[in-house]
Amino acid sequence: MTQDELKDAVAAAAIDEIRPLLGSQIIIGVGTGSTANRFIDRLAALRGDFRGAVASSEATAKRLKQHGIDVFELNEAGTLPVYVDGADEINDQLEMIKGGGAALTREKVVAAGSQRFICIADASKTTSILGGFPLPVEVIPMARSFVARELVKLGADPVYREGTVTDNGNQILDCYEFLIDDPKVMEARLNNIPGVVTNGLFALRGADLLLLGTENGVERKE
Ligand code: ABF
Repeated sequence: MTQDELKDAVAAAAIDEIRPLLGSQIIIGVGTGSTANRFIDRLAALRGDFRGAVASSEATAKRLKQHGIDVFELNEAGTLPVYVDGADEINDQLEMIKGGGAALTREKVVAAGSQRFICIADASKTTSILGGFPLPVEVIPMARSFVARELVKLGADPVYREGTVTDNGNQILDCYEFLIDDPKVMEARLNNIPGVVTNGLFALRGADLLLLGTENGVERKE
């Protein structure tokens, strides 16, 4: 199977997973990226079965609206029953690196505001140690150089993602050469650097369920 077919398979599996949760008052959280986009496209067929969605990015909000799905602000939606999103890397503990698409801050907020986080990913995203994928860190623009120096002290090789402005008006530093032994500890440590808005480690609140696309079908891990 191609990577696109694996992404399709996990998107379909996520639809099966959330279908029993839907109802006229239900608002779900929807993530960002090419795997999440396949989920959104399949969600369109169910749009009469739930109230709407909270989007983790402007791009996702636009795609949802194009399908006729109502988009709500998290502020008006309350706690969401479920959030479905992809990942850049995921380990056996269902801790992730996210943010390759620069949507990490809203993704982390919507994930935190949801009772259940379903990660959809193809098998290329699994790893035993997070950090092979460069860890994104969103920073307010005036703090970028300071934060970069702090990241070097922690052992990372941060690179400014030129030309990228997040949905929140901020900038991204991608941390290369940064294998992460203890994701929860590192997530908290990075959060403590002044000027950091969010880091792309999703360990303190990891996924509750991984739907993993493999050659042998979709595997469930929780
Ligand atoms: C979002 O989309 C991000 O957190 C992650 O960076 C990316 C994964 O994209 P794709 O599904 O296109 O690989 O989930």
